[in-house]
Amino acid sequence: MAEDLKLLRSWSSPYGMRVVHALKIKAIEHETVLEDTTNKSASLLEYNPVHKKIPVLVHHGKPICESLVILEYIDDTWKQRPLLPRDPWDRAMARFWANFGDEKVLPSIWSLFISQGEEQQKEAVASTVENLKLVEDQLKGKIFFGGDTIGYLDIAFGWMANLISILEEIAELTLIDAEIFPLLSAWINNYAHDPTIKESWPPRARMVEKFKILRQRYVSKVE
Ligand SMILES: N[C@@H](CCC(=O)N[C@@H](CS)C(=O)NCC(=O)O)C(=O)O
Repeated sequence: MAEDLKLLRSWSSPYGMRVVHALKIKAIEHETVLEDTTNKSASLLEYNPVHKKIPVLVHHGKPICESLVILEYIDDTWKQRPLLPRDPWDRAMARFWANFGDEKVLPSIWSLFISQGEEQQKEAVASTVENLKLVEDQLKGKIFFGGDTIGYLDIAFGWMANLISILEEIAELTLIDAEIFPLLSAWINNYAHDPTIKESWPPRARMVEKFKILRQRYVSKVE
């Protein structure tokens, strides 16, 4: 039976994509409500009055905000195909690295993407490489961060499998060099092309267009 479940997200949001992937992996039916984050709906403001951001998952009328919190809610509510590991230490580590992704990896990649001038770019490359090496280490002896199959941390890092190559194309740089990051490079390929995941990526050309505009906006702000 279809759940009373709706997901407010935008077509392009990597955070929204996390929720899509978790729901797909667990084969949970839901309604999608596409939001325009430049013109937020009354429901979004009502469901997420604190941050006013997507994604929001609404289950039986009750909203859950913040993508990583939503992933845990999904895992706690629908027990099939668990996403978080069972062992408490492994669970804690998965949460730790997911936070590291949002707090360190994503901001460093973004700074590199919008960096200007040689000096700024050099600094941004150094911190990005340092962060990515730590992420690469988490894949030692594994195909996915979750082991043999996609888990919570894979979904949390899922944005890398899509967004990095888009940013690389726009900024004309290489972030994931297969010689420096062999495990991460293989993971990107495995995650991006996973049969359950691959159909749900946003259209690439539209993403390139969107992120080109975003980059231009940041660059012209600091000029
Ligand atoms: N930490 C949040 C981040 C969500 C987020 O930044 N969403 C963006 C879209 S990608 C948004 O709603 N932006 C609208 C705004 O900032 O006003 C999460 O993990 O859900």
